[in-house]
Amino acid sequence: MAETKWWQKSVVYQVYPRSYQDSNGDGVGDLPGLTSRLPYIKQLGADVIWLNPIYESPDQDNGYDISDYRKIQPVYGTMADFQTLLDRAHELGLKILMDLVVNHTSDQHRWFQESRKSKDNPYRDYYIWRDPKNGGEPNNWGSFFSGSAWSFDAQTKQYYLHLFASGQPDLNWENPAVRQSVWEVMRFWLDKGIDGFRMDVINLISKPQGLPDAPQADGAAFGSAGALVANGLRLQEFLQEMNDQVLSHYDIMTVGEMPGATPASAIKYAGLDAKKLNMVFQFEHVGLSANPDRRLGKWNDQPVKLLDLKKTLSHWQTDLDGKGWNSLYWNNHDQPRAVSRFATDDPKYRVRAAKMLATTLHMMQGTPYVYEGEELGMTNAHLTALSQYEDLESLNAYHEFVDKEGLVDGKTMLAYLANMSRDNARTPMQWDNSDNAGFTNGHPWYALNANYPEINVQSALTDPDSVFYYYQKLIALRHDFDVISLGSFQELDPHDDKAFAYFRQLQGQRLLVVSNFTKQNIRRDYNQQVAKKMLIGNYADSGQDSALFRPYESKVFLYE
Ligand code: ISL
Repeated sequence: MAETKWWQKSVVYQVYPRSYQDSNGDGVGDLPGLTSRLPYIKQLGADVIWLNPIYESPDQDNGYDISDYRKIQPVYGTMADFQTLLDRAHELGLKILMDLVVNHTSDQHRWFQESRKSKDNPYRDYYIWRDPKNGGEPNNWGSFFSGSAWSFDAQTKQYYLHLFASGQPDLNWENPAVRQSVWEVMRFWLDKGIDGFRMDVINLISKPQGLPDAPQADGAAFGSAGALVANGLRLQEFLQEMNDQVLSHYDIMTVGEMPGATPASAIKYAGLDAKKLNMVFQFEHVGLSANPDRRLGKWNDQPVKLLDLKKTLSHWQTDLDGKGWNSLYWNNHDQPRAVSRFATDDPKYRVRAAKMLATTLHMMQGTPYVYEGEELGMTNAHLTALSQYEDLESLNAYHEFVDKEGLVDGKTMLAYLANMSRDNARTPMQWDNSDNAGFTNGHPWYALNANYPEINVQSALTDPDSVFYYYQKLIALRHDFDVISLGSFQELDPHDDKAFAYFRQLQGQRLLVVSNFTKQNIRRDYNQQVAKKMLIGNYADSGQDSALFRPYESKVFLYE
């Protein structure tokens, strides 16, 4: 293997700034608030912070609709606050990744404001405009956020493309001027000293020639453009150009969000020798539970099956070994909370289950990402009424499938939302048991999870057995043992539907990881009696009977 890079030994902590820490009582998290919490992130042991978008935005999609890439959203603070955050982070040895959202801008961005003025405006070709077809949309593409991916603009009588909300028009990457503008934005931030980018839906930037219709499920209102648009013909070339023009001139880390990525495409766009990105976020394991009615897309109320989960995570481990690099994550700002989704948030088991999941993921090869509050075992919000939701993806889906198309009744859709909504991840961080969990002195922009009096940082820091300290140990182990960060992976018993077991190996060193995903006691014997020692386990007396795995018990053994 080539020389190890710093990001291969790192653990990333993701901060959703809106929901992290408010400093001025306006109910919205902000940069000075985050700066005040850097020592906490340092205490956890993370190396890198990934910040969700903090740029100027009308906030239709919580900052993923950017109106000025060079300005800080006023509610988060000023550019001086950003510089303070960056300096303070660097003093503590923490790196900062910014979110780069360049598949689309906001419709309030100056480029789009110009673009929509007239067909001959110099910025017209910054976006994707088409004439109506048979008096309607240019093709059948549906938006990821429901409805058509096209909006008609009366002024010039053409449609513009938006794969997400209508306020998020897609940039036209075929236009070299667009690419130049993006490189300039990237250099603007890199020259301030940031340490890399997480790139939003970066595999959607190259649209298929001629924009053909997409496959359409029987009875669905629109075709699903995702598979058609992902990994387009010129993606390779665009990423190569980005690397030549920008990335290769800095010592940074890059992770591309790539819906629909396969190991082959991950190696193509982020292979160890590919000279493009460093790693990708793949979506396979977060897409495992699906609705049998394909028209409903991601919305379902099904648990994930362990056999599917094992198969997915394991093949990413082996397929990328020596060729690419995995990003390891259970959840983020778009996904339900890990413990609720992949194990259980039943208070009887929650702490053990959260630690078990953490062990399973953090012992794999790749760069782990911890989403804010995951280190406390924060849970889904278990919302029951539509009025409790805020996210436009969730609200649009309800209106589309219940009110407009009548595909599903309201009660069922609410169960789907409770299981899958992005809002589960967006409730404010739970710092202590005071009003609003210490997140704000004002009125929080979004209601806290009702369980904050029990689940919060203050109580985690005073309990030596907390989920927090367990994450701290896992992170420290990764820093200490090369076999954890770099070793090869071998799954054991893929057909075992109760336990997830695997070996890791690096030269003479071998690890065995076994996690019980059930509420029952089970026995699993992989000769762990002869192990040199147990590295970590989530029960205080885990060492006594090495083959016994109690509910959600997880143990890691080191052989030499
Ligand atoms: O949320 C999703 C998974 O259920 C996807 O539809 C999601 O929109 C997709 O993964 C892309 O996500 C990214 O781009 C979106 C933004 O809303 C998400 O927050 C962001 O992570 C558009 O910019």
